[in-house]
Amino acid sequence: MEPRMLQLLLVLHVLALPVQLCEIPKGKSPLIRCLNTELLRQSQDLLVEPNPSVYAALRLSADHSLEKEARYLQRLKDVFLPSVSSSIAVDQQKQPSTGRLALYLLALRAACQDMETRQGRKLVTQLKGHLHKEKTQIAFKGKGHPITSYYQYSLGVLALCVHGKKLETDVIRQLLNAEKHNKFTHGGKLSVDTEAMVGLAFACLERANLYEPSTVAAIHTAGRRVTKKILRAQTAKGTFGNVFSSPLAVQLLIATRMGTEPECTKVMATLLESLEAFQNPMTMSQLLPVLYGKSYLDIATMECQAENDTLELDTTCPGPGPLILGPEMITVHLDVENSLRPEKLYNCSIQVPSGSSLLAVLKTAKQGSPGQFTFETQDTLQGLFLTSVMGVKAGDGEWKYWQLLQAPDTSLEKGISDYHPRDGETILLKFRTW
Ligand code: B12
Repeated sequence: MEPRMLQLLLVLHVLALPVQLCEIPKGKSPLIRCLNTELLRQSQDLLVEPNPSVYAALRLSADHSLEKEARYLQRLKDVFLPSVSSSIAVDQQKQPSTGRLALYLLALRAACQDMETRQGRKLVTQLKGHLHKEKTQIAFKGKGHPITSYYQYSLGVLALCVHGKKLETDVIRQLLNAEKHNKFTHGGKLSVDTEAMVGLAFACLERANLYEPSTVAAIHTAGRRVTKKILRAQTAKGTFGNVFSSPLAVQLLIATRMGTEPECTKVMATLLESLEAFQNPMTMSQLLPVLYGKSYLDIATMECQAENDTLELDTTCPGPGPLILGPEMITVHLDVENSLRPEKLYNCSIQVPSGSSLLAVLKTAKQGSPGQFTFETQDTLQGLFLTSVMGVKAGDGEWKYWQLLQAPDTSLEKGISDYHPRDGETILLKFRTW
């Protein structure tokens, strides 16, 4: 063979090799194994409701504890199957939301469960039904808002797609339309998390081989636009959006192989430096796949064979350790306002032991002024969500919420249980639309 021909073949061969974007620098595997172990440890706590996102993350890892994973899967089934199998009329209230059901379906695929059973088909039909209702809500009076959120909507699309199911064209069309009109926001800013989830859904749909060429072309164009929006959202520190939206953004880059090596190197370095910020199981579960070079799209091809059953809970890991409350007291100022009226609802200064969470501050305020300061929370997969303050809460379909800020205008990146205010800090609770 001619040398030039040989050279050409070599170049073509290199181009055809699967290039892994956003690879982890060598020598970091002990740290990654620690995060993996920590997530496994948290999954074993029987007092915490099982989370399908945690299960999917454990399955996407390269190291497993197969017996513990199997027990966790059983706990998930115990939670999800009764609500899925009961009659809709009786159990309308307890039906899992679009996003939870979608995560459960992703978890089942990550366990290589047979879906061609009565139960499996029912789950798929139920998720399709949720998406149909979400789509109808978006079109309702031109409000352009799904029942839950575009994040959950795209998670639903992704889960069905990962199972190889065909979606209603109108469901896809509404997502394309929302992307075109930049509908994905969080606290008034671009929601990189939502963009990334939508991008993953588009990437899956594009590969599915189930849709008309014109639909596939529209998905392709929208998918590229989504990735470009995310790349443009890279900060000087390297994160896409904030540190907690970066894992999903990187999942998208891994799945689509878009983005450049420097963009990836920067974000991975920052994520590895910020591992301590990932203590919440939901945020950990979005990061772990990335540390193993995986995205939710990889769930579609999982075979659950010859897996490495070597993950042990007794691995010793460096870490921040349990947060110890200090003997000294700190003062945190609390301002409560309804930006929709606008009115100031409450303000006071609270003394708490140093190291206390914002939740502890709110509890102390409630105890210190019985009847005056009130708040309510709701447990979610992400943790405790602040639903109501001073009796003000969002009604169904109102898309309002209590935003947590460090006064005057820095939106907190953690929830009430995970955020620990410093001495002298002013926390602003602001009721607003989202
Ligand atoms: C949609 C969304 C919202 C919506 C939720 C309303 C709705 N009906 O969907 C709104 C805009 C209200 C919202 C608010 C907040 N959010 Co938000 N949100 C999301 C998003 C994009 C998707 C959540 C979701 O649907 N998950 C899937 C479903 C199946 O799980 P789920 O548990 O059932 O979902 C519920 C909870 O996630 C809850 N929720 C939403 N955000 C938050 C944040 C916290 C801390 C908690 C405990 C619960 C919670 O609302 C969901 C619907 O009921 C995630 C992105 C992500 N990567 O996960 C960010 C995300 C979870 N939010 C985040 C934050 C920081 C907040 C706020 C604290 C911001 C602020 N400074 O006020 C507030 C919560 C304040 C409060 N009152 O407690 C962070 C959490 C990071 C962390 N370390 O935990 C994320 C990861 C975004 C980010 N990259 O920063 N959020």
